[in-house]
Amino acid sequence: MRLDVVTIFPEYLEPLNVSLVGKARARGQLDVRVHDLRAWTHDRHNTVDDTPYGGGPGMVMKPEPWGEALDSIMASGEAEGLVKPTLIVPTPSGRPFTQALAVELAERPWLVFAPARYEGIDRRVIEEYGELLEVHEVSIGDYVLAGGEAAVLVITEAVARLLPGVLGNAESHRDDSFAPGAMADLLEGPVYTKPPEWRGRSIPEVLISGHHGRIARWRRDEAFRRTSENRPDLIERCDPATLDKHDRALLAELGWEELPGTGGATGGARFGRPDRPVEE
Ligand code: 6GU
Repeated sequence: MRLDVVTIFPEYLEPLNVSLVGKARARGQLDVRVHDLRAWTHDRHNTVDDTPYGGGPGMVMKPEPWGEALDSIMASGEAEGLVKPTLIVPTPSGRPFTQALAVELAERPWLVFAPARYEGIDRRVIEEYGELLEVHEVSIGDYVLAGGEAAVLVITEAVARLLPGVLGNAESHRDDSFAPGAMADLLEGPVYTKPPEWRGRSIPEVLISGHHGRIARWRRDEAFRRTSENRPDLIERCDPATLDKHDRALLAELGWEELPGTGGATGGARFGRPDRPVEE
């Protein structure tokens, strides 16, 4: 996979040289190219921003450097036999970045990232390339960062670990929280390793029982407990058709009740917790 990043802070992308992404690059599984947006400016001050039309605080990134940068990067990829990149524009006003989108992006041969600083990029850039390319404006969460570079690091790591051969163990993403599959839409429960006792704390007995069935059941229960506590929205959205009797009993114990006829993939019941005071 080829990955281009256009930024006014190329040093911000240094972490792409370390750890999983760095190793994938060293092995030739990822071809990462970081570009300085100011290379496509022509004035003495290498200006990339200007005041917003209509007034208001902050600055807006000018369209011309972005247009030249993206045209030049697209031409270089095409010269190397690539067809069209997928353009990712990290922005707090984008759609939420999810594991499903990471899986989709991991199938693309070429991604170009356009992280904005200031109040954003002139809208005409997104319109222009939206007519030529697949463009995704994505947010990594409900908070505001000073720029999209940290989001590029986040998205790159989420995508790179899905590339064939990047993770050591091919099994490693099957049980990921949010991965489609067996433990779909549940958070992972707690994990333990040696020593069996640390500072007077032991590990759950079931994990050394050798009963694979009981261990799987315990892990699933813990996943439900953690999801119920930390992400009740995931329980509300869960499809009751994927639950067995034990799951239903545990959810009832955690205060959830089945609501009839409110949807679900099969049009069946969903879960809600009645009479819960609003938590902060
Ligand atoms: Cl992608 N960019 C910025 N600047 N802030 C964010 C974000 C992105 N995602 C969440 N907050």
